[in-house]
Amino acid sequence: MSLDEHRANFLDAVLARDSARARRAVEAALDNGTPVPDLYLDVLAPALREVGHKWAMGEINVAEEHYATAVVQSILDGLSRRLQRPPRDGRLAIVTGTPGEQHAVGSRMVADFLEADGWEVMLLGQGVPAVDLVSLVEHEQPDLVALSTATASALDGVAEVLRALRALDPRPLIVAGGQFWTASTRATALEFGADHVEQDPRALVAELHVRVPPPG
Ligand code: B12
Repeated sequence: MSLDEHRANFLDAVLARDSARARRAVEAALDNGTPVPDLYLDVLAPALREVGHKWAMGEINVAEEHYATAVVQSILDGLSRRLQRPPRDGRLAIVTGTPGEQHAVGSRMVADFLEADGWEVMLLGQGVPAVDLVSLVEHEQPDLVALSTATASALDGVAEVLRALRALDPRPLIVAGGQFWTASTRATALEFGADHVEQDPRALVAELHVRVPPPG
């Protein structure tokens, strides 16, 4: 069965509000040899995007969207345990939404990809106030702060947090990601203070091998 078929089966089950069938669709993909990272990026993420589209079109309501998100989060809990977990290599990342950001699944996926590459990760999930994030960064001195932004609803907070992080000394690498940053908006993130803008967690891991190589 192809990845597209696994995705269609998963989405169909979630929309039918059948979490057991949704889990079986994921198990079937695993049994078929689908790597866990592909399940994250090619099955679960696009399924949630489709859920969002259906919500925006008025085809499903907020309760159904919350249900779909909860099913995905619970499946991620199981899948993350199957991800390769190499020994920690000394690199520390803080991964979080930008202030006001309530979308947390993207950050969670990014955190899992980093951990699977040897990073120690502090995942905050939804956005926290800029002042609190800055305080944490000052205490922990991470190599990387990876920020996720899905909507423009809190752009002021995005600007505030990027500017504050940029001013720190020592200063972590600051990467902005998430679906808000498109080809036409990514320049704004760089202007506010991000060092790099990336959408794909796999590409982030590869880029970090160049910018923050594992020691040794
Ligand atoms: C679930 C959901 C919610 C939930 C979130 C619950 C939770 N705990 O996460 C709740 C109900 C809170 C919510 C609220 C809102 N939502 Co909403 N939501 C969604 C939905 C359906 C799924 C989000 C998701 O998890 N997607 C799957 C993840 C894996 O995708 P992702 O976040 O893009 O992450 C991927 C990449 O972007 C990347 N990535 C993400 N972050 C980072 C960071 C780095 C550093 C890197 C490298 C990569 C990276 O990696 C991930 C894997 O590929 C989306 C639909 C969609 N298109 O995604 C709408 C969607 C994002 N929401 C939308 C809207 C409008 C809202 C609200 C404004 C609605 C409202 N009127 O209140 C609020 C805003 C709240 C806020 N201030 O944040 C719109 C945004 C439109 C826009 N362009 O602004 C969307 C697109 C729905 C739609 N089609 O209209 N939402």
